[in-house]
Amino acid sequence: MAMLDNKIGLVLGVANKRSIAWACAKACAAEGARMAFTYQAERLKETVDELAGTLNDSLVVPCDVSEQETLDAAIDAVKQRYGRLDFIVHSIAFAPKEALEGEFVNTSRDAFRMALEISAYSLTQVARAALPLMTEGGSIVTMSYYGAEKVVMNYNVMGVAKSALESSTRYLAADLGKDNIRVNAISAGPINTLSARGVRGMGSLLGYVGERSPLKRNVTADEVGNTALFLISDLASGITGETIYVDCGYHIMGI
Ligand code: 0WD
Repeated sequence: MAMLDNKIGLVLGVANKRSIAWACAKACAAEGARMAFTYQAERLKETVDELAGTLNDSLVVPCDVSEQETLDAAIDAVKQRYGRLDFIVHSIAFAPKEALEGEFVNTSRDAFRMALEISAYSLTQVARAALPLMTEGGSIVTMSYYGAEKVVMNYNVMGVAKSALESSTRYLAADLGKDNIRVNAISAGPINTLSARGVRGMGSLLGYVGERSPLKRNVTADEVGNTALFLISDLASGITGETIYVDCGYHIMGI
């Protein structure tokens, strides 16, 4: 029997085939999971449809977390199709481009609010909306980054949002443990995706991290996907509230 046979998932954050969310979905599908996918904007629908169409019994629904009614409709669609939910991959983030370059001190109130709302609050928002469907326990996995705990040039307000995301992971884990729902974050090393390209200087960051990490390379989206699979599966039944680094060891290095 495969690890996720009979398991139903909701995957938020597939933008294209390079998305970390898609790597997570592929790993889970290979172990028997069936999944619903959300797309944030109409321009992404075709790509998400195409990718999801390669998987068994998938569902594709719109959802922009800044519009609560679209999330509610997505959860309802999952309920109609599958009747239940066992896991969630939360892999979304956003900050206005101008907030991801220059000095953090110049972050506007609007940029701060938007980054925190979409990149951090949405985890709590999605967990709460999905809770009634997670009747048999479950696992929620979100994506964080090293910029949550150390200053990374140009990451700016997204670093603050990731700190809030990791903290939210712990508070949610404490709340939802009684329902046998585990909540964990993966702190992924830099990967060249659509979102990553929005951070100024991403190319040189990849080179820097690749040279200095213990494994002397950058992590791949598939490696992050495999860790998500582990966290979702019963192999991780004793792990909750954790932030697991999947970064080729970069974060352990001092001088
Ligand atoms: O180096 C990297 N790529 C890392 C990414 C290192 C460590 C962590 N992460 C995180 C990101 O911060 C994010 O939380 O992983 C997550 C996924 O990022 P990704 O796979 O690198 O990026 P991408 O393929 O662009 O997917 C993120 C998607 C958005 O794509 P675009 O590029 O169109 O913004 O998040 C979705 C959207 O599909 N998204 C939303 N979904 C629902 N509602 C919203 C929203 N309001 N905003 C963005």
